[in-house]
Amino acid sequence: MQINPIWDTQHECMQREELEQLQLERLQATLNRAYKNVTCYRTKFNEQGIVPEDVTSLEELSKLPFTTKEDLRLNYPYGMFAVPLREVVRIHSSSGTTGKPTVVGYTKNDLKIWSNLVARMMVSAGVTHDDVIQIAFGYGMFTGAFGLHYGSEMIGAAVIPMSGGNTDKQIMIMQDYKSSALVCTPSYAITLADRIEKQGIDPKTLALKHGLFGGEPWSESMRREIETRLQISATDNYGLSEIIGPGVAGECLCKNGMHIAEDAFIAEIIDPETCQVLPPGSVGELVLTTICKEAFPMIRYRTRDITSLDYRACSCGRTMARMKKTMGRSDDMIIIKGVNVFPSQIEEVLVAIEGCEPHYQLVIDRKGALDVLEVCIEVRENIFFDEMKKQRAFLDMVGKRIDSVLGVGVTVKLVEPNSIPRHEGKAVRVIDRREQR
Ligand code: DLL
Repeated sequence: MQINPIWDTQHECMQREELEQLQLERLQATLNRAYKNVTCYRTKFNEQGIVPEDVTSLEELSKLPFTTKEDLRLNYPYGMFAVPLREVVRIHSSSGTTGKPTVVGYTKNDLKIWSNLVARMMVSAGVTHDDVIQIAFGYGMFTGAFGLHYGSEMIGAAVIPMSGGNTDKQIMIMQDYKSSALVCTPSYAITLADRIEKQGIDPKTLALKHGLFGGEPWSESMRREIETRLQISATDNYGLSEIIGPGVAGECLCKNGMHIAEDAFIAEIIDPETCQVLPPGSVGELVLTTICKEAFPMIRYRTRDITSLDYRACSCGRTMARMKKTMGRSDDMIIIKGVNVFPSQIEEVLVAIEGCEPHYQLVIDRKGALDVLEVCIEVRENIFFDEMKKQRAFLDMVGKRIDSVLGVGVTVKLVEPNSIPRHEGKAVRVIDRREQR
């Protein structure tokens, strides 16, 4: 495997001891500023009888209270900002579906740090200044497009700010402008692959080499499918607007976990029920603390994303811990008949079955006192059976495979090709009808 040059060797390859010293210094500075300038933090610290000076080691971070999305909602829009608005040069907000969005701000220096972190993540995924990068995330309040845009410019690559949607035009631009890297959600990459196939275009005739996908969970099987269908190397990258946007973590070409930018964020894994910090390697909820940001410091932010951290050395030379692909969000977790189910587990099963498309939707309903989960899957045209017997056998096989992974029975329904709505941004995988009752 070809290992790419490292963008920032000084930080990305730091020895752990040196890194922890840097983290502690940056943490103390952040705590002081947050305590002084943000009422929410001051009140929470005071309630627990803590002052920033009490944190004299990284272990003592666990004494501090958590910050949640609810805190951001209560302080909507600018209550969590640690600088006056005149020092803020950019505002984004998160993609919440209900209630008020959460608003985040950046100073000039925050934007510089953000671009640098994204550049670092992109270089680790194989991007160079020779690339032509087609950004198919929607430009707007979502941090995805602007984050990757400024990161690409910092590398010196050519950016095509295509924005989301308009799939036919995306393909035309891709062909004509010779885009060599594609940036979007993994589900939109599948939509593009579908359309490319439908138009009879051979992906080998495109200049595409890299796909940098993030913003939503996706499985290893989906990676294999995208890589084969688009003839590219696909890497995963992770972030959230509350923390900075994209650039929090990203895969290198070893594709074995996403390196977290630990010189800018401290990562902890907690048990989402007891809130206790778990030992290295455990699966739990990721909690992040920003240690470089001026406008919007986040202290022990509960991401709700379920993952684990790997501190072992990576063969790429980077020393930063790697987070596993997330299993999904603790608040996306569906509880069916008492069993915890993540949509990603079902996706792994579906993508591995010949004839199933990675377009699926999970519909949860209640029949009497019982929860029922219906898995609606699109199948390829050629697999729409005219014989009932064959169809029943197929449904049976899919149902059994899902059952053996989840340990809970589901109903499988085949739907026509293209009948599940496509989204330009993040896919909507779960419809919970129980809430509407
Ligand atoms: O999705 C930021 C981003 C944009 C990351 C583009 C990467 C690429 P939000 O809209 O605030 O920010 O959503 C954050 O999306 O807590 C995760 O649940 C989910 N998420 C983001 N990236 C990944 C990923 C952006 N690679 C929320 N894998 C997070 C799994 C992801 N989930």
